Amino acid sequence: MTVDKGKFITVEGGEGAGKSSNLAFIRDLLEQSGVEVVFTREPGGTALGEEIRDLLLGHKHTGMAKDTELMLMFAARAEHLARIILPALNAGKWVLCDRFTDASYAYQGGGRGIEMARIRALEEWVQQGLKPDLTLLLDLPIETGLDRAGQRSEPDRFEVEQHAFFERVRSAYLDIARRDSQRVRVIDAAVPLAQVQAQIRLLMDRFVQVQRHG
Ligand code: Z5A
Repeated sequence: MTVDKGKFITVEGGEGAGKSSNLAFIRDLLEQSGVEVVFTREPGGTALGEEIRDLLLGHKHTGMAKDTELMLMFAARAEHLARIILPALNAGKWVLCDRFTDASYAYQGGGRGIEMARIRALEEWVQQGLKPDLTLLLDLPIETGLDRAGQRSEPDRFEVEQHAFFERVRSAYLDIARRDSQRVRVIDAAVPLAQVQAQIRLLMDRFVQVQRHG
């Protein structure tokens, strides 16, 4: 098979949704289809972006203003696009990214309450029309996700937020999926991992087929 043009795939979800558990699975599926995949994440993905990630997730700047948080997310994203994402796509590679701009709408827009129009302005500036070709949204009830996430190590600056924050994040994500249902596919992530991966396999197989045969 020859895929001439790189595709951009992102994976999103709330706390404990299982992104880490499923990203390697998605990468394997793509590689088995003969696709060259660049695997990356946000915030981060570059040396500078990873430093910004430390500022954003660490507890050193606990009272960070929400606009600062939003702009740091987009600063890391600008670097990520320039150095990793766009060069890979232009070289015909596929990019699989752990979170992208939908997370800014969900966390900074839904969670922190920043006006969506302001996020859109940054999106247009930084991305100049680039959007993911496919986004998998791993969705599950907040309690289930927090229970799963609670079994891990020390919580980061987002993970210490209250329940209502995560409800707003979830609802913002589902809103995006409703408005952009062609791009954003919702996966029921509350079921056992094998069932989550069966849903993902179905979607990915279909997506790859469409890229091959139109
Ligand atoms: N953020 C933002 O605010 N704005 C932005 O624009 C961007 C990001 C890009 C870092 O994200 C933070 O940045 C994030 C949003 C914010 N906030 N937080 N928190 P991150 O993606 O690096 O961190 P994370 O959301 O905490 O993801 P994670 O740590 O990688 O969790 P996860 O991938 O969703 O879950 P997991 O580690 O795969 O699974 C959690 C546990 O559940 C684990 O023990 C698994 O074995 C288990 N698990 C997974 N799936 C299942 C099923 N199906 N059944 C049972 N158990 C399961």
